Amino acid sequence: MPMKMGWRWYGEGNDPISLADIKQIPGVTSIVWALHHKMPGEIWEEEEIKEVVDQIHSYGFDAEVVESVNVHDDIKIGLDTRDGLIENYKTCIRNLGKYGVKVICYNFMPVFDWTRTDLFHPVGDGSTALFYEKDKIKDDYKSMAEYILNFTEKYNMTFPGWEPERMARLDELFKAYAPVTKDMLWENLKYFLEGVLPALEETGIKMAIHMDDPPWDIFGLPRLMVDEKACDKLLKMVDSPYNCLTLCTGSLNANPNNNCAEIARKHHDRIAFAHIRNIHHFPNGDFSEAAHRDCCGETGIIDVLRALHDSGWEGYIRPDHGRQLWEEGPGVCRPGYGKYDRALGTQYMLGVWDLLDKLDGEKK
Ligand SMILES: [Mn+2]
Repeated sequence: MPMKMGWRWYGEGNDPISLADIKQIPGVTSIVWALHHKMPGEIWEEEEIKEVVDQIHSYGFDAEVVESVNVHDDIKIGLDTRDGLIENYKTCIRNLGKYGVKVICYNFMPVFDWTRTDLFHPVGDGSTALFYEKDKIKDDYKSMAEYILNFTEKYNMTFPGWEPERMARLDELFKAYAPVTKDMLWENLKYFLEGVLPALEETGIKMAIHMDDPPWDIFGLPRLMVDEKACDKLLKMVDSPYNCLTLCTGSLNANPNNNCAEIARKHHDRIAFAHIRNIHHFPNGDFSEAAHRDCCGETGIIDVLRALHDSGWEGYIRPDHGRQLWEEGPGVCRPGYGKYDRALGTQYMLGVWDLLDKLDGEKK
């Protein structure tokens, strides 16, 4: 089946894993990339895009998925400056379209991107994984930001969504978001999507919104992409084939009530991109990221893959965060984006997929 297996790559000099390394993982055909030095709102210039796309093509990969072109806070808040910023976003879309990009993954989370309390939490077998301790995420957004930023500084590593420039303005950002209710945030998302739609129709690029991670309000900030209902609403709100989802199973299933396979079955034609990640839940509400193997967590990885496969799905898929294995300690590896566990996850997914293909073939 023409599902396309991807791998997130942070770019030359910014990712300890090289394209040559990735080339050795069987089945990976798509590099999921971004210009990581760009701040939200900045224009991605053609020559900068061409440079990375050429690197990716030189190894025989496609460069059709970008993750992410981040959306400026002013757009999410709904300030007057948003129209100019939406124009810039459209310029990015048009520039990316010239170099064969087909999908842009983005998110619409206020202030914080993904949120965790421990980036190297022991799993119990000697490996470590990203961990969320519910009691630590209460009112004190500063201590979490400090933890992440200390890490960033110590290991000279930047995380998308956690740009030190933005984090330095945390109080200011919280103040700006204070009047933004959940309904207003939905309205602002609609305004943004309708604004960029002409550029999507021109270029054929699909905007694929990432699920909120974790899928609930944090620090009093509203979050939208939290469950099946939200997916329904988003797709209906701007009913265009270019308005799509990034089905991130790990983000959604941080709430164990979310059934990712059901969402996959229902919306397969509007899922442009899938992030496959497994979650292990603890009774007190904490959760740990887990190996991709179905039984290592409760996300239902096989069910999700089967739902996509059975629908004849032709989107892009990638292993999402993996655990840190062997020598992959802090400073050696980008948390969640080590080499080994994602390679294992890739093979697991392809194993399931190949078997489903074979069983289908035998039916015919
Ligand atoms: Mn994800």
